[in-house]
Order: sequence, then structure tokens, then C-alpha cells
Amino acid sequence: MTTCTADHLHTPVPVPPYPEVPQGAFQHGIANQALADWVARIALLTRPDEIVWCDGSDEEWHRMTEAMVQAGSLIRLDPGLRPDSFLARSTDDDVARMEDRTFICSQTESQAGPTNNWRAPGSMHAELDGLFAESMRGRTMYVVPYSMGPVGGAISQLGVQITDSPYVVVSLATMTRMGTEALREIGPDTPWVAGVHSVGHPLRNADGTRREDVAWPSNPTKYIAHFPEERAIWSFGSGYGGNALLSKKCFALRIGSTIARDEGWLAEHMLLLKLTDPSGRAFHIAAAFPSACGKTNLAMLRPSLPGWSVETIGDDIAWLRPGPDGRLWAINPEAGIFGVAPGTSEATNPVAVDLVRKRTIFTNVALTEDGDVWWEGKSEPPAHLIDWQGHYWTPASGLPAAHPNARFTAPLTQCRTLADDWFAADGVPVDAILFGGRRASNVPLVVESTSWEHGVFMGATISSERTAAQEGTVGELRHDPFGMLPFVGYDMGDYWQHWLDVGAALGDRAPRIFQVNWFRKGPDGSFLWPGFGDNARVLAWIAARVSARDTAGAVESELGLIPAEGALDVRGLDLPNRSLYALFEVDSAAWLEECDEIAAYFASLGDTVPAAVRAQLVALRERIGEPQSHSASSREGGSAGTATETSGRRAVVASGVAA
Ligand code: GTP
Ligand code: SPV
Ligand code: MN
Repeated sequence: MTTCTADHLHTPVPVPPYPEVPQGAFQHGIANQALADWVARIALLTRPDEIVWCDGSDEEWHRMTEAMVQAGSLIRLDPGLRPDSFLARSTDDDVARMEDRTFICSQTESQAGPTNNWRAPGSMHAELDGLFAESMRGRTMYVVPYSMGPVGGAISQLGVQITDSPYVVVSLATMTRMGTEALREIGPDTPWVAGVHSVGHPLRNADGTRREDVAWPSNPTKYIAHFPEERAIWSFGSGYGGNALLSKKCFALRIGSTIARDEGWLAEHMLLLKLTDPSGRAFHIAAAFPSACGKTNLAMLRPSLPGWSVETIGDDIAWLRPGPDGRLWAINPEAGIFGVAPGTSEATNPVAVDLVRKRTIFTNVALTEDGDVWWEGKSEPPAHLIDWQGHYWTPASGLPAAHPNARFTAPLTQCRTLADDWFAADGVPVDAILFGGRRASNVPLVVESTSWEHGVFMGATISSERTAAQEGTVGELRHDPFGMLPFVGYDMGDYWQHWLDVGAALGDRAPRIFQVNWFRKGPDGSFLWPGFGDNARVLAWIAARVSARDTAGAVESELGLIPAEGALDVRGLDLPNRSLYALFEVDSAAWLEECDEIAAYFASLGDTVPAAVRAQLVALRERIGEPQSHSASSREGGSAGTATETSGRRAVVASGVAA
């Protein structure tokens, strides 16, 4: 077995004439025979004009982005305003993850469970072979090796994606540790996850005649198919985000969750941050929120509380594994941020604003007259723009200038709040896990679970209003357990049981679990909580709770432990008592309805829902008891005094503000 050198990896391997590609033709330098054979087999199927092994160098990134500018698939932004930055515009049928085109092809349908689309692996492979047949004619096939997590780290994993999209290659170069170093890690017996991706737009017809390329090639037929037993992903027809960057949701979460189940760890849709209190004590916090519900923002939070700091480790995915010391250790397996652009501003997320000042690929944002980018919420709308579809736009156009799921792709090393911990090969020990969603009603600002089982119940019962991150109706409330509804690669009930098992193994070394909700609304429809930098106030309470040996700072509510009087620092906030009360109000009637709804949801998941999770629902219903007729009127009343009449326990929170 020869070792690999960067030299030959640079050189395109000539492929034609077909079909005499010898088995292992691409193995020179590749220590793993299965990898060499797989590349040859995919080339024989898809028939590209050439094969390029990507090395992950700066030179490669600049060469490829420049070629895409020449080809018209990227627009270079003004080099003075946004150096090394580009705008890509997708077609309007390829703007978000497509959950109805996403499949888990496990051996049996019950392994995939009721929340996933399932297809038998044999029939899916047959259909995909038909679609991929000669799908890369006239194009370059890129072989993209990458490491998820620090190369060689205890929690890290390796992957290789084949793609015919240069946009995907330059995105993966940012999003993962991509290139020669990762390829070198794949020894003769090293496991790696295989990803095959084609946009499905060959540049030559079957008769050899030329077919025009377009700025955003794609195919009306789309599949994002996962084969957990093979540890393989096949994606056809889409070039966007999680559909096409197979390292992200496909590998790190869907295939990752099945590997994690088999090996006793957790692959989660979580941000990871380091919180430091004024005394210098550090806490590591992981938080799972559904798509477009605030992970990137929380990971980069600028605390409004003096003396506190937040450093970023990850903003979307965390892999958590019990360590030799019996605690739960976590890494961010990614190297970049694929963040939601709309809503990002100096006021909401100055760190992200700074992150995207250079070397950033923007997708589906608007273009300004001077060659910069714009999106809703960035600033006052300019007088005119070119919108995300390339059309002239003015504020009177009545349509968003940027697509609501417009995104930026930038390296984490550009994040000025990046924690040194991101580089730590074996990750960080986790002190607290947060579950949250976008809930206009019912769910309080923060609640602490009373046990791991109760925390798993909190994760299992997350509901959230749909966002633009996936196709579907925005605003509709849907269950999204652990923020993982579209990302668990096996049966949902079995996944909950796996969480219970991991907690049991961790015992009293397990992180504490909390539920948070930044999105509760008042009667006038506006957010009750200022959010963003003020979320540090909630983190500070969580840190205090993690440090506390007893229930100091907390009181019981029907839903779990909430801040005691004065324990949530709201000094300096313009927050009426009425709002603080409403943020923690437990409306019994609404919660009994929610319990019925949860029971129906559990029933829809079948008999794999763990008994311990069902028992939590029974206990919750008992704690809530009969509906309280006066809860609605006290909400209207709006003073701490009125709150006292409703519930002595919650009143302590409300009176804390006045103090
Ligand atoms: P994915 O990348 O899709 O997984 O999203 P995410 O969970 O990282 O969400 P992100 O932080 O990008 O936030 C999505 C949207 O929610 C943005 O428009 C934010 O401005 C908004 N948002 C984030 N945090 C808060 C908050 O504390 N309060 C309010 N009101 N909005 C928030
Ligand atoms: C999400 O939808 O949760 C994202 C964007 O983070 S994507 O990479 O497209 O999945
Ligand atoms: Mn996400």
C-alpha cells in the first residue's frame, strides 16, 4: 500500500475511455481499498469527464471559486466591502431541506419508525442507480475526504463525499476539516461514511451533444436517501444546504445517530457553548432547538450581564460521548457555520455580523448596488436592491428581498468568540443540556427538570412553530422531539430509550437538563422576552443551579423547577411585572389540553415509546390537576399582587422584579 502525497491528489485522474476503468484505478496513494473501489464504481455509474481528489488547500478554494465566477454560478462581492466573498442564487424549487424527499432505507420499515419516510434498501438502490446513471456526463466528479471533529480525536469520524457540484466542494471546505489530512487518516481498516451526490444535470446528452449548464443546476426529481447499515448516503437532484452538504444533517445526525445508538453515545442537533461567570468559573452548555429557533444566536451570544462571557464551540451539531471520567464529553464535529441570514444584525448578533465580513459564501440573499449583501432585519431597507432571484427590488415590492432561509457559509475560525475548546481533540465535559422550541404560549422562559427521565420527557415533548428551514407551512405547530424530528436515523421511541440508557449509564455525573423558550408572546402578539443578549440572564440562572447543591434559587411549579424570588436577574430590563408573570404562567386548562395532545402524539409513535416517558406524562397531568378558572383573569390583571392570588409559587418570581 503506497502512502498518499498531496501531489498526485491534485492531479485529475483521466477516466475515459469507458468502461475499462480498472478496479482500484484510483487507489494509488489511497490506503483503503474499499474507498478506491467505491470511487471507481461511482465513476463507472455516473460517467464524469474527469475525477478530482480535493486537497482542501486555500489554493484549491480560490481556484474553484474563481472558476465558478467565470462560469456565472457565483457572483463576486465587492472585494473592499467583502473580501473573498460570493453570492450564490438557487432556483426557487431548491431553497431548503426537503423532508418529504428524505428517506431512511433500513432493512425494515419498523427500524426507521413512524417519523421517517422508509424505502427498502434494494428498491431504493435500484431507483437511484437509474437516476445516477451517467448523471455526471460532461462534468467533473470531485472526491471530497473530510473529518468530522479534530482529525484523530476520540469522538471524531471520517467521511468521503463524491459530488459533481463545485458549490458543494467549496462549502464543504468551510464546513468540515476537508482534504488531504482527512484522507490520510483513512487507513486500510478505518471506517468512513460514504456520500454520493449529484445535482442531476449532465452536460452532455446521450447522443454526445452538448447541454448548456445553468447557474444553479438541479433536477426536478430529488432524493436524500440514507442507508444506515451501509453507512452510506445517496443524494440526487438538490444542491442546497442539508440536502447536498452530506456531512451535516445526513452524516452527523441521521447516520451519526444510528452509529451513536450502536456505540452508546449521542449525535444531536445542538449548539455547544462555554459560559464563564464573573468569578471565572466555566460551564459547558449544549442546547437542542429545532431548525431556525436560535442555536447560532445563542452560541454567539453577547451577555447583557456584566462580568459574564459566552464563547462559541458549535452552533448546530454536537456529538456527546461518555468519557473515561464518567462524565458526558462533547465536540462540535463541524468546522464552519451555515447560518440563517435574515434577522442577523449588529443589534441581534454582532459576532455573526463580524464572522461574515470576509471569505463567506452567501446563498439567496439580496445584492446591493455597491456589491454588498442585504437581508431582512440587517438594517433599514435600501431604496433598491437585486433580490435573491436576481430581480430588481424596492421596499414597495412587497416580497422579501432575501429568501427567509437565505444562509451564510463561513469558517468557525473567523468567529471572534470561538473558544479554544473547539480545538480540543476530546471535547469538553457538559454541565447542562437545554431543550427549546418556538412556542408562543404555554412553555415558560426556563424550567429545570427534576430528574434525567423528566429531562428526557422535556426533550421528547418539544413542539415548535415551523420555520423556513424546511419546506412546509411556516408557523404551524409541530412536534419536534429533541429538535431532531427530521434527523433521527431510526425509530423515535427507540431513540428516546437510548437517551434514557445513556442517562442511566452516566448516573449522578449526568448533565442537568433544562427547558427554555425565548418566543412566548403576550396578548398583543409581541415577544414577552427580549431574547438575544438577555438570554444570558437565563444562562446565569442555569449556571447557578448547576453550582447549587440543593434547591437554592428555584421553586417547584407543575412543570418543574423555576427561578425563585430574585433568582433570575432582570435588573436593568424594561420588563413589566405583568410580562415576567406571563413568562412563567402555567395555564392549567391549556396544559391539560397539551397533555391530551402529547398523549395522542405518543400513541402515534407506537409501542416503542418508553414506559418511563409515558410515566412522566401521567405525573405531569397529576401535578396540573383540575383547570384553574382564574388563571386567565390574573394574566389580564398584570400586577405581581394579582399573580399572588393565582399561585403562591409563581408569585415569588413576579415579585422578584420589583425587588
Ligand atoms: P438552523 O441553522 O436552521 O439550525 O437554525 P438556528 O437554530 O441556528 O437558528 P438561528 O440562531 O439562526 O435563529 C433563527 C432565527 O431566530 C433568526 O431570525 C434569529 O434572529 C431568531 N432568533 C434567534 N434567537 C432569538 C431570540 O432570543 N429571540 C427572538 N425573538 N428571536 C431569536
Ligand atoms: C437546519 O435546517 O437545521 C439547518 C440548515 O441547520 S440545513 O443544513 O439545510 O439542514
Ligand atoms: Mn440546524
